[in-house]
Amino acid sequence: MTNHIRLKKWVEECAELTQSDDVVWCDGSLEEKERLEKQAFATGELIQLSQEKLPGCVYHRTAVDDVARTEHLTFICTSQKKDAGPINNWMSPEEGYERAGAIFRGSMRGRTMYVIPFSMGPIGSPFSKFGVELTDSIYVVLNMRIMTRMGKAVLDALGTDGEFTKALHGKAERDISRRLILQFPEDNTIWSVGSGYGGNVLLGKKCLSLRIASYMGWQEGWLAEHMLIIGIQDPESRTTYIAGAFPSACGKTNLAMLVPPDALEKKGFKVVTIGDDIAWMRIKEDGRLWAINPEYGFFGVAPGTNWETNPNAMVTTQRNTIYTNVLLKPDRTVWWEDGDGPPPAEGQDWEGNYWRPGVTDDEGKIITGANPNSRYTAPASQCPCIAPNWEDPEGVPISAIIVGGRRAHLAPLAYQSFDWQHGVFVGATMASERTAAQYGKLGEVRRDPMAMLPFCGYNTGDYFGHLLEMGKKLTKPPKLFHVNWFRTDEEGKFLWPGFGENLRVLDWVIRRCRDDADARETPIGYVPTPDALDMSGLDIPSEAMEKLLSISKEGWIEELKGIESFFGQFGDRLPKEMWNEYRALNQRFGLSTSR
Ligand code: O2Y
Ligand code: MN
Repeated sequence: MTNHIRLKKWVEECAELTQSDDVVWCDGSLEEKERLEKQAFATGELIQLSQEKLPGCVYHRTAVDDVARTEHLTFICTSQKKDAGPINNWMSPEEGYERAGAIFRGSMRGRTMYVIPFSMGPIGSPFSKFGVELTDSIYVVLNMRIMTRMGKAVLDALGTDGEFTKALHGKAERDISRRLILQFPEDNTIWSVGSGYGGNVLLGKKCLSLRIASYMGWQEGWLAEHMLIIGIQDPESRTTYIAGAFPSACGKTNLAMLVPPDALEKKGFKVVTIGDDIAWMRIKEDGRLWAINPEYGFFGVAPGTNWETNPNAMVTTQRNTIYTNVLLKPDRTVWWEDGDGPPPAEGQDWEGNYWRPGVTDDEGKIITGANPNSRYTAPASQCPCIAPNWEDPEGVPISAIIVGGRRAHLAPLAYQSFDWQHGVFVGATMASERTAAQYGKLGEVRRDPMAMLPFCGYNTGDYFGHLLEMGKKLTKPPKLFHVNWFRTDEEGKFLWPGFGENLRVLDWVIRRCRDDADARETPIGYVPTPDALDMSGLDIPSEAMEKLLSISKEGWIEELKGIESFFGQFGDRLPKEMWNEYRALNQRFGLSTSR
């Protein structure tokens, strides 16, 4: 299969550690996919869905306590604790290898270990990185086949000595008390054991493309960001590319596949998708920031996805899709809450139990058919709005970066930072309020710098410094904006309709990049004047627009306190520029500060 000595030796070492019965090198072929599916159907690991209604689609359930990324079991293993920073869980590499090694030891007895060579980014692109994932899960192999470019072409590209991330995954007993997700950035290595789900096991995604890649980017002078990438075609047929960082559960996939409202579509607007989750960005000779989507598919949340909220995702997932933890209907199709049409009369829920609408548990709580974090894994190439150039190895030039979380009262609908350094401060201090569906106190502010809170593979203070350094090297930097689709009125009702209507804000953003849209200067940045947004075909009362664009001094005084304690934890690893921006914001509100 390969003459890559280091790779072969590492595979042998892992087979020895895990005592796998045999080792299968994946070639990425269709024949291999069908063979693995057949094996998984036979054991019940996968269920084949109706091939008439959902051709090429399969169904999978995970263990009930293995349905989401487990942040408290995720560690950055650097030699020095301070290099992982105050936000990450830290473990020494010695302890990490020892503790996970003890769980891996002998865990693949009676199982096959699959070798998945994969590329994040198009093979041959200057942006791309190779990885090899070893796993005892067919489900993981089939997901990686959708989410990455994988198989023989990658082995060929690796040649006899190419660099690759060593990514070892084992299900072990799938026991949460014996689960660890470890990143060793100094060794370019990932070890994940004891889980069978999503971000914990598809090691090309969060583990490599964000945690390991952010560290590589810091060392090598580029950026790995938790950002969608879209292209907006305007009535003059220009395409402007925007990257956007949003915390989980803020509608990133919907924004990435936005359908323009009728009035804007008639004017000639169109949105194309490059990626919905991760952006790798480099500075090119032209002084601009260029980005690729390193992924090959979408691993999207099913509940809430429907023909109204995201028709493009619905079309994408009609074939060749893996559904995880959704409701299985008697006709071997699938359903989820806030999905396509009314609930079926009955089905099997995500735990495999008989389900009908309204069924309750012992405490009288309604049981959902689909797990709230149930997912579809679907090829990006099937997305109707995928950009024709989404696989361009050179990437696309980014004109604007938008960031934003859920803020019920604080942040206006949109504002532009004064410059790159101020934009880094805006991104560094971004936050989201918890929704009822999330763990923690309702409305509690969770600061999520650049939406990288669970994904930065090194000290976040150094990360802010790296962003500042990148800005100094960019002669044509993207403009930086903050957006907030989630502002509410006194009754808690959203003031902004969101979804496709968000294009009105993106249109203002791209016009600001061309100095072609009005804004008023405020202490927090440039806020659109009410008539700067194209509101054709959308009727929002002027009082609501005023609220959406207003800034409450009291609210920002509270926010500044939160920012001060957030920054305080980084000690001397926080760049002085961040404190300068903190002081400047205080001053613009007429406040003095001891910092
Ligand atoms: O819970 C998981 O394992 C998936 S989390 C996820 C999946 C796709 C895109 N983004 C995320 C995220 O948490 O940001
Ligand atoms: Mn994400």
